[in-house]
Amino acid sequence: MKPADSKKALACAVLAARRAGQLMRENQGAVKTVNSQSAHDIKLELDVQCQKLIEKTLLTDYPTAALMGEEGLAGDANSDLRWVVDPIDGTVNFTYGIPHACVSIALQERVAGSFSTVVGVVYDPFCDEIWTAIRGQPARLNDRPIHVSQRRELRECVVSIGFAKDAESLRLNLPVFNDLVGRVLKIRMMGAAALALVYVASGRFDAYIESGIYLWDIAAGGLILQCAGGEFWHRPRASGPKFEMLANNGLVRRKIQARAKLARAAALCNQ
Ligand code: LIP
Repeated sequence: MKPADSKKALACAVLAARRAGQLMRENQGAVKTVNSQSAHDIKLELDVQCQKLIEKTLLTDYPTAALMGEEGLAGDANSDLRWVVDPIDGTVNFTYGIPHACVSIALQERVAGSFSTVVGVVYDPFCDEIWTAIRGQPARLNDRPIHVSQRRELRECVVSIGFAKDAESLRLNLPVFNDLVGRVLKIRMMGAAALALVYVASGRFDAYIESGIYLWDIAAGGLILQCAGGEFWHRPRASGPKFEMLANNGLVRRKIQARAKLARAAALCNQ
């Protein structure tokens, strides 16, 4: 994508994110309509309304693009341009009035048959913090360049761990949590994947581990992390459209993966 086109796409994504963020702020204290609820998840009517607002903004400027969102698909599915949208990331937090949730918007371009992210925006409307990135350029927070931390030792690291919505995620990561909690400075569990990714990008966290999350939770934050000098280690799970991820500052992945391997093996032995 030409730099001028990326810049135009970024401006459009920022506008869409700010509009959805304003709707979240306006409804922060309001009673929220729950469309569905499961053991570890809630779906709000506001998730749908925010996505509609984002769709309207993005597809007005990009009428031939595709859009893949947590609340459904829109636009032209055959397009080589694809918006990937999580209208409210951290919906359970937002439902319970915990002001730690965001809007996540990524633009992907299909080259040689596979999509890669070229523009990313993550907006926290409660702290009014907006993270942005264009592939090949430095990542920014409120328009200032950001960089990952330089911490190398686990004992000085703050590591975020997420337990998504399924039993597989708990099975995979509870042993890792139990092992790391005594080895790192602190573990944090905040409930919004996109914010955890940009917190690593900003050097607030040194690593973030989660399994069982979707592309819309991680596409924008992953690019922002890469553009801040970090490592967006992720791979699709064998079973379906979810991902396993170990986002980090580029210095601690091997140490964490070594601990994770031992912890999971020990857990299997104890079963
Ligand atoms: C959430 C993720 C979070 C995960 C939750 C949920 P949502 O996304 O951001 O990391 O632990 O289970 O998947 O559903 O709020 O968009």
